[in-house]
Amino acid sequence: MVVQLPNYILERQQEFNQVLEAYINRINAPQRLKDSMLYSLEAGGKRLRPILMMTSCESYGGNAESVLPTAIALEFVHTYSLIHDDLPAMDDDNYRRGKLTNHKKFDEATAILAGDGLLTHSFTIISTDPTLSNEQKVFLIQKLSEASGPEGMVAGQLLDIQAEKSGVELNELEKIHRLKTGQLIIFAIVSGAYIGGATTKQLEALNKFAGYLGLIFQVQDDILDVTGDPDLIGKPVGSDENNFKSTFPKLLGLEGAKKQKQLYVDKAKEALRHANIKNSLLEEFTDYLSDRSY
Ligand code: GRG
Repeated sequence: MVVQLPNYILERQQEFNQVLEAYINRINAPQRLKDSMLYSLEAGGKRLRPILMMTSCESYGGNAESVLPTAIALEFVHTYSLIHDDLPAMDDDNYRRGKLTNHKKFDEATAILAGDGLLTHSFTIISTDPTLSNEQKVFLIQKLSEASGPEGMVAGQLLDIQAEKSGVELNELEKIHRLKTGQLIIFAIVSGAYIGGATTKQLEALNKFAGYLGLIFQVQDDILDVTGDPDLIGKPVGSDENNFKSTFPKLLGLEGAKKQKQLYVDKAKEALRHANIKNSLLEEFTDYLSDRSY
């Protein structure tokens, strides 16, 4: 099947955005809390994780619509992580996606609570999805809590904060990003395929594939930070003396980071071959994420 990926992505984005607001409106919470949650949910995210979940489900003959509640739960967790990541105690950012960060638009207490609300409500959404069996609900809640919790994204965030002070080698940097960025991407792909009817063996192959996809996404994010920042163009990589954060270009140089990304692309595609998928969507996605410019 030949698919025009950009069009496919746009359609899936629209499908997702149409149902998102209804999920917020349904929450019985103080208006300010709902406003704060909605502000960050609708602040222009790419919806990469929900789209990957839909794609993965469709790759096994499932219906993309069937993953929408779980995809919304995942976007809630992703959005919570960004709100908390921007707080003064973490990255202390004033802007995200060109808009004021949540704590700047509202206040710190509201931003913390909006993040808490998004995280916890994600489990309400999955556990009350009438289209899932109890067995499916337990599987999905277990995987999502593992991916986002102290053995997943939260661990990656802590290791990343520590690494800012000490610097790290390549294997440690990979570990940080496998946890911090990779786990939610793995959840997106594995749970989409699970709902779509994939076998345990196929899910294992996809787990490996998605781990590499997360690394591809992160290396490209780091590369775009260098090539997209006018203040850094022409300067040696790593020359912004106020930023000790470890990145792939700082560790390997820009060309080295590009080579490393290609290595991950090759490994991702190799893992994908064992997932027995009849269409080429996830393979196309791999190249798309590797070459993305935003
Ligand atoms: C606070 C527990 C906790 C975790 C935060 C994911 C994360 C962990 C922090 C984000 C820091 C960051 C900018 C990482 C780079 C890669 C990344 C996850 C970017 C944001 O994801 P996109 O590009 O975001 O999918 P959009 O804006 O499109 O939703």
